Amino acid sequence: MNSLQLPCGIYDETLPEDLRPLREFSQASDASYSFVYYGSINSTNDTAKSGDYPAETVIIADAQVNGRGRFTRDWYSPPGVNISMSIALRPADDVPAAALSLLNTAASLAVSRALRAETGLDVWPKWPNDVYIGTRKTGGILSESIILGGRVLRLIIGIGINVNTPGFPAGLKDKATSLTLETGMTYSRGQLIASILREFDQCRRCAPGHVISEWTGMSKTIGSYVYVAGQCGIARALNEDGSLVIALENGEAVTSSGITIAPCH
Ligand code: BT5
Repeated sequence: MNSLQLPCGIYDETLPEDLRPLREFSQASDASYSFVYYGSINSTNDTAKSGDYPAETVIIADAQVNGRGRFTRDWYSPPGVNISMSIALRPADDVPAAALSLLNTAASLAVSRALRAETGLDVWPKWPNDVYIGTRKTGGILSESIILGGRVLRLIIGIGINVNTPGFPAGLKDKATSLTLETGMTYSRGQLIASILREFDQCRRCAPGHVISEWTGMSKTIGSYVYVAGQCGIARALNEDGSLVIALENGEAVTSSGITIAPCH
């Protein structure tokens, strides 16, 4: 599908007021990102994948018409209130598959860190790609890659966050939340994006063990009951490749990516 609006830079006068802190951020001496802004677009991940953007370009949309989750699920992205962004990266030639999973983990850790710092809320990363406050989802990560002949040409980290969202449609009302619904305050999306990118820069350069252990410390997935292949177990650890180590009730330990998180008893 076509983009609904032409892209513009962050100095364009159509950039919403609350995204303008990105101008200062992009001029900071250690800034490595460049930004492309759309008023309304189908999906920032689709645009990032189809355009030939230089490494470290961040595509931001005020609204997405066809925002996506995993398995082509819909992602609710109304105008003016949510963060919808995709970070386009060009990993080194020899990047192993496990490193891609680790970037997904680093992104959910970075978002959790940034939202905690900016709001004081107990934001936590939920396996495999969600960001939660309490028992409700406030954000999601969609990492996608373009691989050709075994080489990872491009990696796209899509991040969606409910920031100033005043409410949700019927299907999401009981499971989604936003920062503003949690605190009653209004947040600058530009300031939050700058904070997330700063944290992401740190997290993706950390030793894998550090990313895993900090994620594990924050995530309520670890220690929760899960179903794997019809059996009940407890999630004990996260591996670098994104799979979970599960201690089954029969004493066996298994590694799996195909689990359902649910109370077993
Ligand atoms: C995700 O998928 O959680 C990843 C979402 C990634 C969205 C970003 S926005 C920028 C970039 N461009 C895109 O097109 N996508 C990325 P998943 O785990 O499959 O969760 C999807 C499910 O979350 C849906 O089926 C709904 O149940 C629920 N959901 C949809 N919109 C939501 C929202 N705004 N807040 C909370 N939950 C939502």
